[in-house]
Amino acid sequence: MTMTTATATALKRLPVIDSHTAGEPTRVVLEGGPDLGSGPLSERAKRFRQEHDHFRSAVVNEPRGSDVLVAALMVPPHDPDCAFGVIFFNNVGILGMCGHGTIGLMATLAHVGKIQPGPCRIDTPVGPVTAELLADGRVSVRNVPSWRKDAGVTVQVPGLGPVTGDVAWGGNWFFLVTSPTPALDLSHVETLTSQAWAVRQAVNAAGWPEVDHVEFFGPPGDAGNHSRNFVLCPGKAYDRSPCGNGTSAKVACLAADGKLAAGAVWRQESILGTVFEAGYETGADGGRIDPVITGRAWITAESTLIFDPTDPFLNGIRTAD
Ligand code: PYC
Repeated sequence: MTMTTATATALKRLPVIDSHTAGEPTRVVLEGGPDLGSGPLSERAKRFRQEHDHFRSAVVNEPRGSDVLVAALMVPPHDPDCAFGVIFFNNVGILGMCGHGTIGLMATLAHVGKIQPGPCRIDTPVGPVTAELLADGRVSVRNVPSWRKDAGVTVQVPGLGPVTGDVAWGGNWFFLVTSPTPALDLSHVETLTSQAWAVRQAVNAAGWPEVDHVEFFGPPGDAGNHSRNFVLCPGKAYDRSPCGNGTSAKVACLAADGKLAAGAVWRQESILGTVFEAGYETGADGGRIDPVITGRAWITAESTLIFDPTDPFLNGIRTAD
């Protein structure tokens, strides 16, 4: 770790800023992270995972974090058009991109006076995105190009039987299922989590090992929205927000089905009832679309993590994937 060392005690200190986006937390490490060298962020993310996984776990896992937390490590961008670079990570590894996290990052950058309302380009391990801080405090993220890879895939899920969904990319890989039962509400989180986990394992075993997020869709709680979702992330935590990348994948599927026109608005509700507005611009590349996700984040803490070398959980309590 290259964080600050306090002289007498040998404690290491790392300032972080926490926020939540539509209920889903993000912890931003603006400085003090490991030196990952130069080059494309995809290579630096690999180096982060291979050589500095203790830093990832120390920052995001218990006892300083929790399974729900996503963290954002600020790094110098590689793409010369980008003002910032970021590598997102969670309780079990690195995320290529993170929509709610990008909204949280923009709120954090505004909070510390590093950005003003307007657009800026941010480099990520899966390509640059454009995020815009709006005058009312919301943030719009034009995500990486997204697309549906396979439609109407049926897998046999132990305990559930056949489950049909789409495989789509929205910055991470998703399996999207329109699920009639159980209802997508907080009283069913345990059942939804075990079902989504079983679906993920079946999808991985059936030939889509890349899928690490499972998304269930049902009717919205508020008639002003189009749909409600439940998203299970790698590491088994469910997304409290409507999931920026999951909503990007959803919009790609809607576009592929001819159910959402370019420029139209899709209001995606989370299991908490919070909402992302989504739409898309037609991508330059064939069937790919450029999703735009809009939501809001709130700062919840400015704090300093402390790492005591005598702490048995100096590097966090690692969560099994
Ligand atoms: O908002 O894209 C997202 C996301 C991915 C994992 C958790 N949130």
